Amino acid sequence: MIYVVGHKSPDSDSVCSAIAVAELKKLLGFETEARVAGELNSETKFILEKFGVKAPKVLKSVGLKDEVILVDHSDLSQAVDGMKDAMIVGLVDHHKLGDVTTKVPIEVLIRPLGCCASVVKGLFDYYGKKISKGTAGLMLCAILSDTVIFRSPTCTDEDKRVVKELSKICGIGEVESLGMEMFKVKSEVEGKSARDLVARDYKDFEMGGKRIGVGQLEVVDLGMVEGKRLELLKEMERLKVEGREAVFLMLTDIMKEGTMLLYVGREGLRDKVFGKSKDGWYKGMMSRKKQVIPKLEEYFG
Ligand SMILES: [Mn+2]
Repeated sequence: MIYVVGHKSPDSDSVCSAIAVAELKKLLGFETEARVAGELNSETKFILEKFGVKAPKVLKSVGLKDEVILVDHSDLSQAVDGMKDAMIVGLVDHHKLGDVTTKVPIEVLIRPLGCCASVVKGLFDYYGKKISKGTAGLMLCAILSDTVIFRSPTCTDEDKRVVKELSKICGIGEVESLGMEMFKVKSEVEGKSARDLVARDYKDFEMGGKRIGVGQLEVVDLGMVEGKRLELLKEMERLKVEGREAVFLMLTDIMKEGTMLLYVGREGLRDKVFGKSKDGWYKGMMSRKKQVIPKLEEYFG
């Protein structure tokens, strides 16, 4: 049995791409199942429900004998526990290559697209296999999510083209309104604890021997989280004390297309890395991968 799994604090792309790759591998004659590296967020639950797809089981850890295909990440710090020792046999991703190594020859496809699901679509085409209606819907939603409905600077023409093709397969015409519906579910903050909110889309990164945490909350209106600022900072402080050099939280307003960047760490760090800003607001900052991580790596690496 080969497990297909995305990163911890799974986002919709991580879950949907795992399901899609598992489907492709099955069509190619492999015994494969999708797994998730943690609890699903509300957006992902919404997507799975919408297309009537069952949530994959949680994969808590892997061992020496487990065969795994990674999707949407290649950093051990974001992977299921024990991945260092597991038998990684495949990797499909759209991030920079991380620190995983393999013991056996591996099938890899990493492309700089806005979403891992777009890369997976290319694999289906490469093998000449048809995507099921439900899986096409999941992949379409993953792309809308990762590209912030085509607004993120990571979004490419290919992502848009793939969405068009997927929308024909799954029969969804109104992708923009589906995207907005998803983001309303995603940005629900009412009744959520600061711990839940910071963990919603959180990733750890190793840079120059230091661990840096960067979370992102996408909201349709920053006012929704304004009142929770202190609680969020307290939770970030808790994460920092656990052994991180700094912890950032991007509060991204998808309508105003910018980010309020909260952080705990050395004083003045944010301005040094990202430039001076009024109250931490950075106009045009939408993407952790393209606009935040490279600057942090330049500074700490
Ligand atoms: Mn992704």
